Amino acid sequence: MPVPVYRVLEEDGSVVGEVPALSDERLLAIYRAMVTARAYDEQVFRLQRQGRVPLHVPATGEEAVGVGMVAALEKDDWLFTYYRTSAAWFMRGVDVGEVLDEQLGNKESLFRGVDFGASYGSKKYRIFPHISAIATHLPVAVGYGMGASFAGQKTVVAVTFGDGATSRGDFHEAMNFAGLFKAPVVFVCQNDQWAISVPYGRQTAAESIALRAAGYGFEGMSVDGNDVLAVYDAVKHAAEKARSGDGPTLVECITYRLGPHSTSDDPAKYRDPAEVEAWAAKEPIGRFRKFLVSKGLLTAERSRGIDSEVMELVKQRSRERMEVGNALPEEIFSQVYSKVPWHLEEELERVRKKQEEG
Ligand SMILES: Cc1ncc(C[n+]2csc(CCOP(=O)(O)OP(=O)(O)O)c2C)c(N)n1
Repeated sequence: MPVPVYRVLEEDGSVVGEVPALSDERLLAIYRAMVTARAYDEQVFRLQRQGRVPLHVPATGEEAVGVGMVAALEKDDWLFTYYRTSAAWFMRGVDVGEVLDEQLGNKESLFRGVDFGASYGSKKYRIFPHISAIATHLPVAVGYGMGASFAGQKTVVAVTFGDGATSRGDFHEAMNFAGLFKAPVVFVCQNDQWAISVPYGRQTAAESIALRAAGYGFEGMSVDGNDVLAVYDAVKHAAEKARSGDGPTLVECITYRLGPHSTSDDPAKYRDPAEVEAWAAKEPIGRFRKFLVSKGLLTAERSRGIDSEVMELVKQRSRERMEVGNALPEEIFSQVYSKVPWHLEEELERVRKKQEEG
């Protein structure tokens, strides 16, 4: 059964659907958040290659998912994002410096360098602190949503995850509970076609991820995940439903991971460069820029200006945050057990020795 893919903007930026009613200011904020996410990726990639951060998980080409999603939510709604939805954090208003603290493993960071800097969370911005264990945050997101609705709150929970995550039990358990309890949850699948080296077609026999929602008794929809306005529309519809007590929705955003899985990966070993090239032509920022230019909200010159302002800010923040100083390696061992077990004591000893050796 072919699943229609919802789209507002064509790949060349022309309008094929109904443009959502967003102010000019809001449209430009959406653009800036996507540019910030792209600049952040570029900069952290450089920092990783300089040996200043241990690992980076870039989201280049996938910026429209997180940005469109957050633009469609209220600021009190909770985000249960994962490592490749950094764009959502910037749309929520998080400063680049705060995310850099996690990447650098700074002493002022939440995770203190545990989880290699790929994680982020903030109570202030209502972003659940995920870890990189795939799909483990999905049942937690549903539980949070159920709790909020039991308490009579109007909070919506949006949870993001990759296509690979849908092959884990947590996804199915979360979907089942959400459907049964009509939890106010928007499941946003960032289907970027690859789970490290495993392509979508080797992940599942299901033609679409959106179709799976029917098996749990709720609506699923497929949208062009490189079209920020389509993502916005779909999440807005899903969030309104959730807020009025009509339960969850699964929004499958079809996008593409243009970069490597992480800085430890070489995608040239498992995928055809022609495939990457074809998707690069559909990437979300250029498409949205063309739309804004056609609306008279942006010129080529102003867009170059935004690019350089944003990159300058990202570089300034990395200079500032590199001054803060790293968390102590001991903290990795002190945050789980009240009494550190012997095998971790031994590891800690080895870390201390290494530090002494310089
Ligand atoms: C439970 C678990 N199993 C395996 C891994 C190793 N791993 C890290 S990322 C990844 C692929 C995830 O793919 P997907 O869910 O599609 O998200 P993407 O990375 O493409 O955004 C895997 C298998 C993990 N982090 N957690």
